[in-house]
Amino acid sequence: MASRSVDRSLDSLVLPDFLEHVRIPGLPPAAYYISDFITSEEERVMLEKIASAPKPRWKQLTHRRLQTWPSDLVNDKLIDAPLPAWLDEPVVRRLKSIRLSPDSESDVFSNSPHRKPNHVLINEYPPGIGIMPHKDGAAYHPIVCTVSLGASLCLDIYKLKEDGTLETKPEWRILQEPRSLLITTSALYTDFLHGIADIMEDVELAESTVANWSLLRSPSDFAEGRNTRKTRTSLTYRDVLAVSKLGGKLGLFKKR
Ligand SMILES: O=C(O)CCC(=O)C(=O)O
Repeated sequence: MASRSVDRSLDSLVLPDFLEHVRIPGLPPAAYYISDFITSEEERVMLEKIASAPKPRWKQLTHRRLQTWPSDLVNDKLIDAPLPAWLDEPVVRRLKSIRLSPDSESDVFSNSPHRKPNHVLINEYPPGIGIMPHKDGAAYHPIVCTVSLGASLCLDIYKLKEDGTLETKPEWRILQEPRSLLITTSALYTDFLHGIADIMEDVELAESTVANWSLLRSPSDFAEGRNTRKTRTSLTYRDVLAVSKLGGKLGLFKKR
């Protein structure tokens, strides 16, 4: 008798049948939130891989450090190279396995140039440290998939005023729990800025102030309206538009 292969890694996960089932309400098009996208064991392994990466992999900024896989962009171009296996599996397969809606055969990356992410940025945020409001820029197809590890924090979404300056307060907040996936696409990606406040505690958390409250795994964890920050690591998966097979010509692999 033919044996069926069963993906045991999915046992503790509740993946949606369609992304439209996990669309964050009340936001411009579009953001999606899956609270249990990876298992605790997968989270543990990923954090271990990140921690054991060779030291030169880390780029130390003033308050935060980051890793870039498979490499930094050069003039907005990526040198063609695969993602390491631990970043590819299970995240990319799982991303590709969720259809947008019952009317569509497409997944979120079906229309991106390489049909899947080819680049991952890993950011580590100690308590009290965030990232300034920014847009991700034109080097990428307008989709970012963020896997959160270790702890929760709020991503702030900002509007631009008519004169092009930033509103002082964020318009929306998205609370990202450990092991969750946040997908940001379309106008929300291109027309708005996102950032993370430099605070020790996210406050005033409630159904009325957190856009994805109804999609959280454990809203009861934030019943007091507070989230004390702990070290949180994010993996942002993107498809870089320009990929070069000509690393040699760019002089990147020349011996000096
Ligand atoms: O860590 C996050 O959730 C956001 C990261 C971010 O804004 C970026 O990589 O551009």
